[in-house]
Amino acid sequence: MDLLFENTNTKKLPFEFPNKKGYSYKWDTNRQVFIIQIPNGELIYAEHFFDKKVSDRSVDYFLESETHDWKKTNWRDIEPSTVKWKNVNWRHDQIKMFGKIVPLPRFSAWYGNEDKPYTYSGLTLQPNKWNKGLLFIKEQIDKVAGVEFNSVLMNWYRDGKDYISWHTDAEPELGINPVIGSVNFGATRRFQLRRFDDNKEKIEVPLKHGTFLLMRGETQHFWQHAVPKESKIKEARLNLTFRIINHDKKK
Ligand SMILES: O=C(O)CCC(=O)C(=O)O
Repeated sequence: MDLLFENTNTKKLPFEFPNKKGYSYKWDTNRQVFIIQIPNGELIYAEHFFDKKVSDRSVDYFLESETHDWKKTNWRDIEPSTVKWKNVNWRHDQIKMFGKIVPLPRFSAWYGNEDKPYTYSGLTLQPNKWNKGLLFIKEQIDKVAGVEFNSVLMNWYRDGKDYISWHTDAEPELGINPVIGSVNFGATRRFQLRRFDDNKEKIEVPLKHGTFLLMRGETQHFWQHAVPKESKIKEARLNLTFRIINHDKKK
């Protein structure tokens, strides 16, 4: 084995990782995270960044409503705009695909600093004002990421039938090399990355209850990501992708 590419860590990544040129990782003891290098990209991964208590509380907080018990409601029959939410203004957006208007296969909500609207998939979202739960999480991940996130896109996958297709987070307002901090609660889902120039080059990262994953460097230029359908999964999952919106596109 070529010593250059051998992982010399004693602490092992808790998922399968290629042992070949361009791929390496190390455990950062101070921050208690893995720093992962992939060809033309960098990731940070912490499997249990938020403990079970904080993670359980987060799911309850973000899905709490005055009118519905989120655990007992069949969310496939209910539009979130008809619900009186306590903490998050969930919506079920529609997009145009192949000339047809279709609902997104997940619910979402956009939060952030007031002057930071965000455009994706042809939708321009005005931010809701930060709530206490999001600010608590943002404070922890700002520290480990060494940046100040100013916005977050929340995704609620009602069960394994909800998904997100292959895409990049490379909108101009995210800057040249976007830093995306992903926080995960609820059901474990498969987060996949594949190279643009060779779709067979793939990595799969399990995102669990309390996992933190960060993408930075050139990742958004060379890699697409997706969370595929897993119809057998019955439990809900929440994903919070923190971003830095900068309308001065040169930065
Ligand atoms: O749910 C996830 O882990 C991915 C979300 C995502 O890719 C996005 O919001 O752009």
